[in-house]
Amino acid sequence: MPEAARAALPALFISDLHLTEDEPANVAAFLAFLQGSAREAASLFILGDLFEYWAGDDDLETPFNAGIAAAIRALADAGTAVFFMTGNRDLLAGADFARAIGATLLEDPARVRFGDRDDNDGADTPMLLLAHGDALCTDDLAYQAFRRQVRDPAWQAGFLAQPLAARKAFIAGLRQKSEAAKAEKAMEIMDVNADAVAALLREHGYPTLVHGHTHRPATHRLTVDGRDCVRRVLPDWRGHACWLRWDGRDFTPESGDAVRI
Ligand SMILES: [Mn+2]
Repeated sequence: MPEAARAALPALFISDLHLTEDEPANVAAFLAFLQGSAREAASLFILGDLFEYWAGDDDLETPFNAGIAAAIRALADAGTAVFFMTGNRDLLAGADFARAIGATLLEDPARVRFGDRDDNDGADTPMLLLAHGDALCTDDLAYQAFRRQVRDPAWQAGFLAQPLAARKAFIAGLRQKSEAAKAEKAMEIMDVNADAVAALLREHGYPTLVHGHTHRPATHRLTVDGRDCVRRVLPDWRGHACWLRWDGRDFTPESGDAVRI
């Protein structure tokens, strides 16, 4: 896999904001973050589920979505490089959305090297493997079947060919079902599968992995094939307004204390 991007330090990582018009305090905390802490970072990585749902890039016309996009764009214009990866909720956010927010669109997973290009050939600059995290939840067979379907380009083309209102209605139905399905499932089935994590780390040379999705923030130290590895799980944003800061060596959890959610 080619390296997706090179980014400058310090970098901030957020995911699982699940932004929706129905939760204005959550949105306000994000806007405060964009105008505050994020401005002091060289890079911001949004690792999926920025939105509670995304019906297609033509939904940028909705004033709420347009406002969020403009706020991220303002951060990018102010000099923080923005990187965006889709999650399961906003899987359909594409090139037009990335352009609207001034971001580089990342594949899932993405390898990113940190540091200045001029330093050297990049061989010894720190590297991270970034993912949303849902692909690692392989114990949830029903979800993985659904994931394969909605990531199929033919399925996506067919879906996006429908009118926006029809797509939104479909997603609303799906969200109701998803809440019901989640409640029925054992908590442990919603977490990542250890073998899936090991396979991913092996495939990419045992890098430090950063992902979200599970809403179980933690630092996991594990051994894969005799190699010491680290898996950092991002906090979800809702009710916390938390992010991770990375200086090339250490991760520091930070939060928007000034904003009460
Ligand atoms: Mn997710």
